[in-house]
Amino acid sequence: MRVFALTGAGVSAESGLGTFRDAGGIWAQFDPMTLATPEAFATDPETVHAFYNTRRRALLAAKPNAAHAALARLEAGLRSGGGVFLCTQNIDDLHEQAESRAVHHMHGELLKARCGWCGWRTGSRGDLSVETICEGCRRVGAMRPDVVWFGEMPIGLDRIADELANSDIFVAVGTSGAVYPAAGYVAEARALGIPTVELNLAPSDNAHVFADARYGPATETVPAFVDDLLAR
Ligand code: BV8
Repeated sequence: MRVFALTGAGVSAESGLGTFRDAGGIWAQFDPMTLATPEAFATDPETVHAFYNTRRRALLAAKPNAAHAALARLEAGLRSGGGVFLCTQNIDDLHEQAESRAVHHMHGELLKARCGWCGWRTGSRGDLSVETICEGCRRVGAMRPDVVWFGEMPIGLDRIADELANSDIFVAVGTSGAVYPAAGYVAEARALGIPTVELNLAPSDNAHVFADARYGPATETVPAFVDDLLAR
């Protein structure tokens, strides 16, 4: 059985990392259009760096939860037959910390940095600033978090389309269905006749598109769902 798992901020919520659209969520405090866009970075890089430095420090203190662990267990359980394509919208590394191996970060990774001038990529566990020097081109001021901002092209769209078309089940975990193209994947799966299920705290913006749903905290719904899948 090949599982396409799409995860969002809700899968990391119980690890203490903020979601975007819940009450008190990140975007409730900050306007994404003023922080998570190339224009924002060009206009006010210090504020954007401070926003991501704060989130990076929180991530370094966070641990994966039972939902991350269950998805890693599913991948291990299906390794001999099919497998899991774990497509995450999250920029944290909690799926990797939980020992998921095939993780695709379609919106990039907070623990990596990229030079806006030369494209140099490097690991980044410390703060970034406008003073950070690019080790590739030696320029200062162009190093940025290696994440996909609004208006930028998500990573690996062809790979995602291929994995979706070859999956036997599509499961979305902890995502509001508010951001495209990720939010459109459930409709594509349904059009392909692939069973779809949403595991979420509450119905998402595109809950009506899913054939099945289980509501509750991810640390409860995901382990139970994985048990059911592995029992098949
Ligand atoms: C693109 C990385 C062109 C950085 C992010 C129509 C109108 C206007 C604009 C658009 C449009 N269609 C497309 C666009 C453009 C835009 C977009 O979708 N805008 C939205 C606002 C409408 N999209 C883009 O710009 C994308 N690029 O379109 O390029 C293109 C595309 C395709 C083909 C060719 C060209 C790029 C989008 C990426 C932006 N970067 N993040 C960063 O992290 O700072 S987006 C950010 O929000 C996250 O990464 C995440 O991907 C996204 C969605 O958030 P969620 O993960 O869903 O989190 P959220 O808080 O919203 O929801 C949490 C859910 O969890 C809730 O449902 C909650 O109930 C649940 N939950 C909470 N606690 C728990 C829980 N569930 C279980 N257990 C719990 N304990």
